[in-house]
Amino acid sequence: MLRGIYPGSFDPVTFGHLDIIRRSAKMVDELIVGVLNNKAKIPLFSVNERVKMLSEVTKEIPNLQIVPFEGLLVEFAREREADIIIRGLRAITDFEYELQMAQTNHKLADEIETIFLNTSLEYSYLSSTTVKEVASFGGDISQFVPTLVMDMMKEKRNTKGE
Ligand code: COD
Repeated sequence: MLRGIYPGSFDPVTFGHLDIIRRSAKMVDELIVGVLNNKAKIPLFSVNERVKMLSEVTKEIPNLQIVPFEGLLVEFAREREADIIIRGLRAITDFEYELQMAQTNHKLADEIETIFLNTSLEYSYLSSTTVKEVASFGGDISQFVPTLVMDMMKEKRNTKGE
């Protein structure tokens, strides 16, 4: 029985994240998407909102759980008895950060391996940051995120009075 954790901020979840989730879910028996509740940063969406959007847009995947976490990723992975951490790699710019994180995590918990899935070609440019930027100027984000996320972003803009 192989259990994987795909951790991230998912602020918001994009089609790039969803592609990694779908592909990872086929590789493991159980996949946990770990949603970071980072108290040091103010995200656009609260952790509950991110868990809600992820749960909605992945509901067709049977072997998947969406779980918020705080603190160290390796502690969360140990609590959940995960065997592997899964990360997505887009470009060479991701590599340095990802390698450093994987090596640090391996030093902290050498029983847990990190594996990388390369981005699919059609999503290689896509990030939550660019989605937020396009949306903040009223641009069309329908190619980047599911309709539910688009609606939640519109609502966020309206409640912030932008
Ligand atoms: N195609 C493929 N993969 C993608 C795409 C795309 N278009 N977009 C994003 N991804 C991948 C990212 O490369 C990443 O692997 C994953 O999806 C999640 O991305 P984000 O941006 O939502 O999440 P991050 O990178 O901000 O997540 C960082 C963590 C929350 C994992 C990290 O900060 C963490 O573990 N924090 C806990 C504290 C800790 O343990 N720190 C020590 C580690 S050094």
